[in-house]
Amino acid sequence: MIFTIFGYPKTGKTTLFNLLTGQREHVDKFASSKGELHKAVVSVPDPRLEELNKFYNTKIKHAQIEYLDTGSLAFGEVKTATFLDILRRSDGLIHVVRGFEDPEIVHPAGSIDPMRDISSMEDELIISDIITIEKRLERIEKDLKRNKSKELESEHKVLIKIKEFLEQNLPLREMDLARDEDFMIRGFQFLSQKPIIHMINLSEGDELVESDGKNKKILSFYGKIEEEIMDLDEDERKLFLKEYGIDESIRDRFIRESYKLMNLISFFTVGEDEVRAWTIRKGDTAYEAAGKIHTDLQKGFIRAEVIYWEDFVKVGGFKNAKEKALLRLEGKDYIVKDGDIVHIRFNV
Ligand SMILES: Nc1nc2c(ncn2[C@@H]2O[C@H](COP(=O)(O)OP(=O)(O)OP(=O)(O)O)[C@@H](O)[C@H]2O)c(=O)[nH]1
Ligand SMILES: [Mg+2]
Repeated sequence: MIFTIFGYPKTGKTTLFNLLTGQREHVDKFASSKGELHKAVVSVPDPRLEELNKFYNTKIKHAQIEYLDTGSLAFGEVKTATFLDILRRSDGLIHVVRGFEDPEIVHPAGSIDPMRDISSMEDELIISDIITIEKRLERIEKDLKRNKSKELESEHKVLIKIKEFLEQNLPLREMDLARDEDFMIRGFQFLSQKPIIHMINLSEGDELVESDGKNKKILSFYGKIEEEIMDLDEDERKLFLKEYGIDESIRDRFIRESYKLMNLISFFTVGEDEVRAWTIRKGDTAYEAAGKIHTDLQKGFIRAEVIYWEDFVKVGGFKNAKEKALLRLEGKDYIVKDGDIVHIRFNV
């Protein structure tokens, strides 16, 4: 799972990157970062893993999220090739928005207005998708002049439909696509189709805001405050945040909200060598879960043995569950639930 942090200059992107990852990348009031990329992998905390590991005393492997911090991006620059490429390879986008006042840090638009900046970045994503489509359409039309092709014709039709949607200034996230249409355009990695979290970086004293849209979320955080307490130990940090009316650090809150937004769930594999969490999408089948673990497990899939993690703990581990016939045998199409322990039986 890759999340990319991007946004206009001096909004607090690197500050947020540090908060989410525990890194200490340099943040600066004046010098602008020249697009150097920061990258870090973070384990997704999950107390269920510790519970499960009581039966094994082995190593725990958490699910992981990779965060990228793209560096500065001026207004209208979303279209540059390197940025596009990084954004396209992301599973989700984190757009950092300036909400804090600081007379020393000039906002390019001259005033602080998070909703304006959110909508202007949304426009840029939409425009970049339109440009991608126009280029492709041009190519297709050229080819169609030379050769008739059913496939190209239907691609042309879908792209025109999508372009018309975008031209109403709507992101593709909000478009209801048929399965085959969605499949056809997947390769383009359209930016306005990606789940996005707009993170408003507020001043101390501002009220937290939050709202939901389709595959879109607006969250807010106090970058400066959370940065100042990064070095305190966990209990102190909690106390400190409480004084500001914050129950949860932005790091924990972000992971929770992003899982919700992207419909992600976890399943577990357990064994003597490791107790491990895996991330899949809600609605994924046992067959897809097997593929997540290893392609061999997917290719040779016979059955999945499944037990809900709480039942596993209650009954006292795998062996007991087996004896009491609490392990369910499920086929390829079984929809994996959050918290399932899954053991794939397969042919080699
Ligand atoms: N007052 C205030 N300053 C902040 C806040 N968040 C970040 N800053 C300051 O804003 C400056 C820029 O922060 P960064 O995190 O480097 O911002 P950035 O978006 O990564 O900047 P570039 O990569 O150069 O575009 C630093 O001096 C930060 O200390 C905040 O919530 N309040
Ligand atoms: Mg930066």
